[in-house]
Amino acid sequence: MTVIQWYPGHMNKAKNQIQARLKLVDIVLEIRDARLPQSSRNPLLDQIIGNKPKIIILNKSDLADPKITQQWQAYYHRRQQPIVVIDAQHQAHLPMILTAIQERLATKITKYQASGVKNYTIRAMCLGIPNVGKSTILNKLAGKKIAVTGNRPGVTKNQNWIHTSHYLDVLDTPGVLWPKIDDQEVAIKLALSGAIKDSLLSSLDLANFAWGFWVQYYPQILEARYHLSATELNPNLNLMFEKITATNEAAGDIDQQARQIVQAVRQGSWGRFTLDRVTAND
Ligand SMILES: Nc1nc2c(ncn2[C@@H]2O[C@H](COP(=O)(O)OP(=O)(O)OP(=O)(O)O)[C@@H](O)[C@H]2O)c(=O)[nH]1
Ligand SMILES: [Mg+2]
Repeated sequence: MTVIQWYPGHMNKAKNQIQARLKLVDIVLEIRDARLPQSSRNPLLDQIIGNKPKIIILNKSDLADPKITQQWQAYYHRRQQPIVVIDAQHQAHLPMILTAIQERLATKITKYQASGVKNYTIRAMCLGIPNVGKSTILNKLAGKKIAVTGNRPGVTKNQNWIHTSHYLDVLDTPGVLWPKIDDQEVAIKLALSGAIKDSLLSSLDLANFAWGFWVQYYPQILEARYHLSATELNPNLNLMFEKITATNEAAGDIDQQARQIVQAVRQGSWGRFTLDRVTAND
């Protein structure tokens, strides 16, 4: 088993900066990937933010399995944890974040209003692991492209205040992972979503996991894509390479085939999916 142990310098710096700026903000917006509501949760964040009010934003909902997203929403409602599900590319979803902030900080806002303060400013901090869409969300809230975004982990390197409206300033922060990802399955899920660099895991491990997962949860997608019958589907990818090569230019080159599978999953060619599941005991 590979234990991913790493802590690039800028992440360590980011963690210290979060701690330093926390006292300046009223609320934390924790952005997670809707395809991995649990695995994209940084266990360090709750320790760092303590009892600061927090809203979870499940972003990239356009890529996630809508049925499972609903189950996660119910899961967090049961725990009375405010949660908003959005697709940051969908402008109409953004007001849900503002409503959730107003609801969570209702007491504070009422106090401002009761004491006649008209021009109050709410300060929020946007936190989360890399590549979940933090900067994209803030650009959309601001209505212009202020922060740099990109489909790879580690795009934002420094904290930046973004003035999103007359009453809401949000601090954009670099994505932070925890120092040691010792759960191999979590590491694979993070890599498949694009939150950690490809070079940290082998494409074959990622493809094997994806194949087994799809056979269990989304078999019809594989049957259609690779022209297979239900009885031909085997959860062991190694036994399937030959069968899927007929439709694949990379026939014979297993590493190349594995890379193609990972790419197909990430591009959404294997459909919408959610890798974390709510279990019966949750
Ligand atoms: N499909 C989809 N893509 C999104 C969504 N939100 C962001 N993206 C894309 O995801 C990629 C990462 O977005 P960023 O905003 O740079 O992510 P970040 O969390 O700021 O990343 P770091 O700064 O590296 O921590 C970009 O290619 C965005 O266009 C979404 O809701 N749906
Ligand atoms: Mg960013």
